[in-house]
Amino acid sequence: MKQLCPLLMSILLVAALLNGVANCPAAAETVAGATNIAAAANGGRIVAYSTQARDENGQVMPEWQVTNLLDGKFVTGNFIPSDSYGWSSQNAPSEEEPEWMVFAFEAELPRLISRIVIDPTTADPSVIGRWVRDVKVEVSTTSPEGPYRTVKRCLLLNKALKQPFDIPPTEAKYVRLVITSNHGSDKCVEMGEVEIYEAITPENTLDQLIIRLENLLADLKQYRDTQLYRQQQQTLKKVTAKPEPPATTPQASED
Ligand SMILES: [Ca+2]
Repeated sequence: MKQLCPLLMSILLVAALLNGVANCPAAAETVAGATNIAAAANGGRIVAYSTQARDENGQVMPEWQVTNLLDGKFVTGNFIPSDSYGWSSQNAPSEEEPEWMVFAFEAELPRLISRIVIDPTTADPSVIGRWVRDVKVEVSTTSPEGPYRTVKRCLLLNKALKQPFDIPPTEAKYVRLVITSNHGSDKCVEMGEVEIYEAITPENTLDQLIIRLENLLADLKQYRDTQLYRQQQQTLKKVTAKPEPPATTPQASED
């Protein structure tokens, strides 16, 4: 029943949305738009960052460079883009020495943002613990150096999933992601792609309904994937748990 509640709430939300849109044709609420404004293809770019992984000769490795975060290329299943493994830092992050990068949008104009999507998936397997875990989302309307204001703290699953995080519509000229942990590695932190979406006011109610339903569908998929992930983690725990010690001392074996 506990697990059904969010689903039930989602269904009720759909009903409420349908009802709300039908009854309120002039509604001017904002929703997350469908265009990723951080994508390089849409004019997004990274204007500053902490580190990028370097090889033994001190050279930046293009397949791990920071711009891979907005190139629209993803590691999915067994497919790894040959020139884009994701981004890897040079060091493991901490609260004291976080890794970070600053995103700007087309023409470095301020935008009203409302959703960040992070895909932690890189060419390295999740099991080695390098994928991103704790991320602070900060915004500035002034300069890449700040001042910055924190608008969201994100906790990412160690799972090959696009993970969305919604924020109240917020004006941002620069968005800084401050990464303070990974999933256990002492080498570096990695992630595959970062997407940022604007808060938009749909031009008509049908657009509004479609976009909200699309967002709801994305949230439901995320909910399903999170549940699956938790179930897998619980199964793993059971399988790897040490067996209970026997109630009586067993007889010594001859061999
Ligand atoms: Ca990428």
